[in-house]
Amino acid sequence: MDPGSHTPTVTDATREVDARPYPYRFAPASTALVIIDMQRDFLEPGGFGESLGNDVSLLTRVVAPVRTLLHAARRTGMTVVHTREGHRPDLGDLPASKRLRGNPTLRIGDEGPRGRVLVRGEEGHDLVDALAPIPGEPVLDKPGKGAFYATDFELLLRTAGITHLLVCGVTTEVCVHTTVREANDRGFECLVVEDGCGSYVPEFHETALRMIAAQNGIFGWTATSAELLPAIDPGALPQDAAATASAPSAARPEPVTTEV
Ligand code: TIU
Repeated sequence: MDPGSHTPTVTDATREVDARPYPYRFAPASTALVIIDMQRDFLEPGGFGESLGNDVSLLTRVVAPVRTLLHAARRTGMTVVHTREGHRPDLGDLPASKRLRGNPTLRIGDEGPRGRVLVRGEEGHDLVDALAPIPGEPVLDKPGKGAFYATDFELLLRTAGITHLLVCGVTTEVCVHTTVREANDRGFECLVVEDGCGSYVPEFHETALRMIAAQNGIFGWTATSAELLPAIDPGALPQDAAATASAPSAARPEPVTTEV
């Protein structure tokens, strides 16, 4: 469906998602869809992710569910924020610890097949075409793993009256987790989209999701994109959700309940 074909319908009515560990409620007007680092450098061959020794094809399955939610958010006028991890061309915001750690084939700032790795303005640093932002959607450039560190993310959210975050992106246990932990400590209510996130290490993905919902929602909630879609857009077509639910990464993590 053309994402621009509907008149925005954001209201304050509370929506409910059958989430883990228990139902998640949000009002669309005070909720943002946050899409973390869906950049070529992480998702496509020749970039930073591959230089770290990772199989980037493990992340491409995330694009379709995120695209479904992004279009639903656009149809209904929900706030959308995209983030990108990267650095200034002079690398003045790149700590030596981040540049030098490990033994990658390409380091941040080096010239690679998609331009200079994780450097702002380079081809590899930008978002994948399928999730390209449209005018009015902020793109937040961040030098760290978390979206709050050394950025104006919190100011943007507070100014817009946002209290709830629907979080997608890559990778689940690195930038998604760091951002959700930062958001949780700042009082934001976060729901992480299970098949809307991905990791180069599938077991880390599953465990990271379980960690969010463990201990009665220690960092927030998780739900599949199919569970979330009708809460964002009650008019969404059933086949949109069905297509998403059948994606291979839509497996639900087992809820973990612990006595604390
Ligand atoms: N390496 C890895 O798993 N992730 C990152 O370096 N950045 C993000 O997660 N965006």
